[in-house]
Amino acid sequence: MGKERIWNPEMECMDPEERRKLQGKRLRETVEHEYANVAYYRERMDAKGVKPEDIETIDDIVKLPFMEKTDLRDTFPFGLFAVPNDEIVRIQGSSGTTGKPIVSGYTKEDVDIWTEMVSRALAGAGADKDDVIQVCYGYGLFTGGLGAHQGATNVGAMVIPMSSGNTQRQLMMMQELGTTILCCTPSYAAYLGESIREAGLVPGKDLKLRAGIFGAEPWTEEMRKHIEETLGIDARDIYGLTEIAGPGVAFECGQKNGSHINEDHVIAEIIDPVTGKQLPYGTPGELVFTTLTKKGMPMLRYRTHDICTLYNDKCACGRTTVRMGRITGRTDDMIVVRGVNVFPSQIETVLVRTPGASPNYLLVVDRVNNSDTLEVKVEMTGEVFTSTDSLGEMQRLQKYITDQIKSVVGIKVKTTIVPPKTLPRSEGKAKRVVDNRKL
Ligand code: DLL
Repeated sequence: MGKERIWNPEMECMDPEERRKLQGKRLRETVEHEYANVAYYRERMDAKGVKPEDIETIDDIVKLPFMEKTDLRDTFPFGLFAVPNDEIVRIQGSSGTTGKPIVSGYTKEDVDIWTEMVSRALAGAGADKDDVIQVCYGYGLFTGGLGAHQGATNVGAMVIPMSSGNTQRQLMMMQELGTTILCCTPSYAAYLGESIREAGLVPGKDLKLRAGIFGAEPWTEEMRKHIEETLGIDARDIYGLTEIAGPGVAFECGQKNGSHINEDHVIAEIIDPVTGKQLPYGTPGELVFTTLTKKGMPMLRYRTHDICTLYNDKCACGRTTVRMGRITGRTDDMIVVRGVNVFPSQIETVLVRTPGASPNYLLVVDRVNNSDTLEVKVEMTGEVFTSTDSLGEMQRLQKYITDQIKSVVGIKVKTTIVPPKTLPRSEGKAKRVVDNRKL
């Protein structure tokens, strides 16, 4: 895309050695701030026998304790805030599936930094004042809506704060206001693509869409291709999490070879999820983040439970930041079926590659006679459904998908083909797994 640019070349293209020094300095400042102002951190650090003065360079990060989601729940709501409440100007949060919610507090400066990070992502995809950006991430405690909104305003675009849902209205606005950039979850983008086709709209003719910034849930390269084709756009990944900032912690450039991490604001590590030891670049493991500039609720070594690989080789875009590969799963999203580790992304890869199958699927795990079962429910496309020999076509599809999953994942699953539009649609994060064994 012609308008792609590097928003903050000084930081994004900094000499990596210089950046490491900056990170070391900021890490020390963050640890001092936390030790002085958050009793919870002070106790955790004292228990590990580490003091702020032990942090001299970025390599000393391994001396620090890890944080987990449970630490946020246990200290809910204000236990990890490092400034007085009157300096907090925003609360964001995530509900999670169980128990207490978690919240994060932002000072005005924290909001500005988060906005800067999203601006880098949007500018990297060519967004500027001539763009019309439709934000269909949910607005509210979820960071997607407001995060994308702030960044889009900052690059000067015309922002349409649609929030999630009401697909017909989304399409109408998209058409009438001439939306050029779409911000939503990839599963919702796929759904919008489907709805656009059904409405008889032709991307490129009836719509002005040219790019999409998609994240908040795992997606695959195959899903990217599918979305790019159905919407006629350039689809970019954006990663983030409430505990660290929100969207914009990392984002893809035009090379689409991993997401550039905003390393002047965070340190990313990959660890072995079992031993907690740091792993080298190029090795998959659990992603861990430490914030470097956040004042309201700084975070030390937060275990995301997201699985990915970090890359530090040179990127042709000119940015010098470390990149993270796609999230291939979560340590807590992985389903173990008859002893085999299964990630929804593996199944998605097979389905998106299969002509006649749609990327709408649901994995249902159960235990029958003490043995695990995995059923893959997948919607066929409208074309197959209305074809003259739809029964034969369905059986062929069923066998093909079962065989493909066996060869990719290594286990035999039960494939159930369901008619188009019968599985629940998500407007936000898609729910891909139902595990009945836990009930
Ligand atoms: O999902 C922030 C966000 C909003 C990111 C909009 C991108 C776009 P949480 O609700 O706290 O925050 O969920 C964070 O979502 O640990 C990942 O498991 C997952 N996730 C976020 N972005 C991606 C992505 C927002 N690009 C959790 N690819 C994270 C895969 C993602 N997973």
